[in-house]
Amino acid sequence: MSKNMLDGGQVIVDYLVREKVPYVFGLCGHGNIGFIDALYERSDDIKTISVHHETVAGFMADVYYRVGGKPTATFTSCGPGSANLPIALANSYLDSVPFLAVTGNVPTSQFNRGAFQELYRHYQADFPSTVRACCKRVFQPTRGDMVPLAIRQAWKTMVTGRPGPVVLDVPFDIFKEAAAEETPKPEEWNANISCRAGADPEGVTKAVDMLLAAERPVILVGQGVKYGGAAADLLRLAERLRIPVAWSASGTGAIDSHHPLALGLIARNGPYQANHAARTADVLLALGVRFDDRTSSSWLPGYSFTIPPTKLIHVDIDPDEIARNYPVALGLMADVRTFLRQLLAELETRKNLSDVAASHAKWLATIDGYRKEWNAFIAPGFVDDSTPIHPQRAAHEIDKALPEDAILVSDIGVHHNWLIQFCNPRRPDSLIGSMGFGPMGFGVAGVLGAAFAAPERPCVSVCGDGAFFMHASVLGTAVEYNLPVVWVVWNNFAYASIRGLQRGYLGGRELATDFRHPDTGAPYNPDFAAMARSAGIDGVNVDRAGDLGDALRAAIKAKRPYLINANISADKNPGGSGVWELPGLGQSQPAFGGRYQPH
Ligand SMILES: Cc1ncc(C[n+]2csc(CCOP(=O)(O)OP(=O)(O)O)c2C)c(N)n1
Ligand SMILES: [Mg+2]
Repeated sequence: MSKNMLDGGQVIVDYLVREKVPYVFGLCGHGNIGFIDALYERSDDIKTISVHHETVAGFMADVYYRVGGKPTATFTSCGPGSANLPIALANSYLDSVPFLAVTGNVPTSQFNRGAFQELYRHYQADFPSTVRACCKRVFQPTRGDMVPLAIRQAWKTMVTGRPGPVVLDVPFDIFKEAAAEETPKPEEWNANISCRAGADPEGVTKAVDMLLAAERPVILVGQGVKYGGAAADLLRLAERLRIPVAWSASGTGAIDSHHPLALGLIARNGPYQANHAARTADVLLALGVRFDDRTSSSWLPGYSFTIPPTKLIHVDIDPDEIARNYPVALGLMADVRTFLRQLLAELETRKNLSDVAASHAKWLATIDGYRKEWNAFIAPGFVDDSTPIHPQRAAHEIDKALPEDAILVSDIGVHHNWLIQFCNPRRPDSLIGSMGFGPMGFGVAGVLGAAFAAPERPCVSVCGDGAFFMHASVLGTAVEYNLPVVWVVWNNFAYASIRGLQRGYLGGRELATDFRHPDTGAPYNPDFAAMARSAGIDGVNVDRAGDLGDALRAAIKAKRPYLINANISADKNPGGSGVWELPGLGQSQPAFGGRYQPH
């Protein structure tokens, strides 16, 4: 190799440095030591974070982006090392979060020989088939000189259009093979591309006409508003016309939940005022949001939505999401922020906007009535003092104890349902959760990524006992990198969300959903607080609702890794005003209100 040539690994690392990627998260193996060697050379420019499970690396990269707004990269070895990654890839893919996964593979000279850790029975070096359904695109350069093209295209694919994770699968020898004298420059290939496409101008006019004519308008926002940086423009529109704003679970925090126009969560377990306003709305403006089953009460009309007769305006960067589940009165492919600015500009050309805004007073007052009814219904849960702790009380105590700039990363399970219902986030990244793929461990591990992205902010994970045990290796990573994260283990001695389904839909035929000691039959779990202490982390147990808030405040104040093992009741499910159907097993009943049937 000539003196001026960079090898494949060096080109990738240099490109990451040029893209100002501060961290890579990953785990070694024989398949990626060539890449780690390239990282070694550039240790001053990019920090390598070594974890104890590849999925953890993926979740960290995911949450790093959700907090910091910048994609990072992961590195994993060939075979099993990278086969631990698809869960994290799929999670990011379905939630439209970009990260670059650099996966090792067997040497090109050994393709199809069945070398150690090669997936070869259907096709040589076939890791790309393993991840095809889980990421936006896979690149597999098989010569050194293919690497520059692959890395710049991989990065561009990842960040443009609807973002998502991309895999760069690199055979062993290519990391060390001569690739190029120079690395592609982001300022030539990526930095000058804008995907902030506006909507068809006629569509904007029509959207304004529809909104101005509406008597009972509702805006529904998803994460497109958050990640698209459209929260300020959303607020401007809502306040200009006085339209209430509801959110999907992924859109939580797009508007400050304390704002008078903040309506709440639309979901199977969403509050009455949100579901009832949305299902009785005459015009629904949906921005950067997916109509999945949990947002839409399994698409059963009259619970979350009644479309039609509600006229749906659906705006999304990805036209595949428009009219996937509901017919649209108006579907517009656009970047949400650009669309909102178009809409606001068009509004300013119209007359009597103040009259339109004032005319919504009656609608807002009606919604306030719904809110009061709902608040009376949920009031007892906030003061319940029982042990194990009532989950609603737990969510409430956690919410109250979090400073305004805290980042709460939820895991997957019944605790997530309680949190999205009873936390009141103020900022777009106050409450982070996985809504598409929903893998256990997302919050347990993701909180480490949050701590790297926002070292000055309190980073807290609320996670199930099942998920924490699944990914307890994070304790070591927090110690090794001195990350002051707090885990609140929502310990209900069960895979409680699933046991709840057995109780709700299968007549209580419970199997394989709780943890018991074989001798006594009593609820069993390891002592998580002691486990944390064995790792060198503060660990405490909390049994009483009244102690939970103080424990969390103390943990945040400690500015060290911390674990709170909270004993929380599994016998309650968060009731809402929507429903969820498991086809063949029936549908749940709303805990409050009924089905709306338009006349
Ligand atoms: C990796 C993975 N395995 C299985 C599931 C299915 N699942 C969803 S929630 C859940 C129970 C989680 O238990 P726990 O972490 O204790 O949370 P809880 O529901 O009790 O709050 C399971 C098994 C999943 N989402 N992800
Ligand atoms: Mg549990």
